[in-house]
Amino acid sequence: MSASTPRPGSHGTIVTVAPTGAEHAKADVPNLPVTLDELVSTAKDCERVGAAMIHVHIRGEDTKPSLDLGRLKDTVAALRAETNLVVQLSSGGAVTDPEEHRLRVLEAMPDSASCTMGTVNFGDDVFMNRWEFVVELHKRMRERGIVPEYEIFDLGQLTSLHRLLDKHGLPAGGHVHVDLVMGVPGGMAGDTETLAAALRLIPEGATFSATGVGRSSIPVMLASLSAGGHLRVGMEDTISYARGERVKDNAQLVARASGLARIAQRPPLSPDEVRKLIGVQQSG
Ligand code: KMH
Ligand code: ZN
Repeated sequence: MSASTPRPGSHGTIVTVAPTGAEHAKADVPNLPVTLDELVSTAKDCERVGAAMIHVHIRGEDTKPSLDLGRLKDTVAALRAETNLVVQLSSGGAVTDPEEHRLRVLEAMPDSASCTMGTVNFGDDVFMNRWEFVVELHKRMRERGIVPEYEIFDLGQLTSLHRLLDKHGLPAGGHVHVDLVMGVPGGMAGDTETLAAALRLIPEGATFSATGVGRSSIPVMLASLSAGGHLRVGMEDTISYARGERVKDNAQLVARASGLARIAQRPPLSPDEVRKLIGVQQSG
């Protein structure tokens, strides 16, 4: 597919919010949503201003990252009860999470889950994603009807995605959706040139979103919109809104992304439009 061929869904924009992540400490970022009430309230605010999907990392009582299955199930249920958002759980967790806990996330039966396509240096840490583990995630998601979002931290991981699809077939729903996570120290740069280089490696007919970590947030957003891509924003990826200005809340980031999507004449897609586009079964 050439960069100028319209991708599916490019009349509108999927706006995904990643409100929490596993990296920021509540003590350093007091407005980070960490309790279930805070998460649901953030989710509702973000849906109101254009988000259609939520990428969820949860925290424990101690505000630290958690993959507790009971809490994950409660989170999926609460987000479904209180919003119409497509609920995507992170299977990436924190860099310290063991593989079996990351696989167990799928037992919470979200609509979608992330599936990172390879190992990458992650700041001073290593985000480990062995090939056999990636294949296991892909297979288990397909068995459960959970739609993967293939998370790409470096360009070679797109080559691995082709290998995965060639060897193990299409995911649940039959559609491929990719998220470029750009600007992580250790991963690909968050700039237009790198996003353009990714375009020819993204499988034909796939949708892709992009997020730029830290100060690459805005350049990546603009580059993705111009290339027919979709957007992920949120405090998982950036806690500064502008130079010297902290993010007020996740809805502020979503509102800016939705505004840019409208300016690009690709307004935010509704959650139901996104379900149809990426092959998520209607819940309930
Ligand atoms: N927290 C990072 C180590 C994902 O959600 O799948 C991994 C991450 C990717 O955020
Ligand atoms: Zn994540």
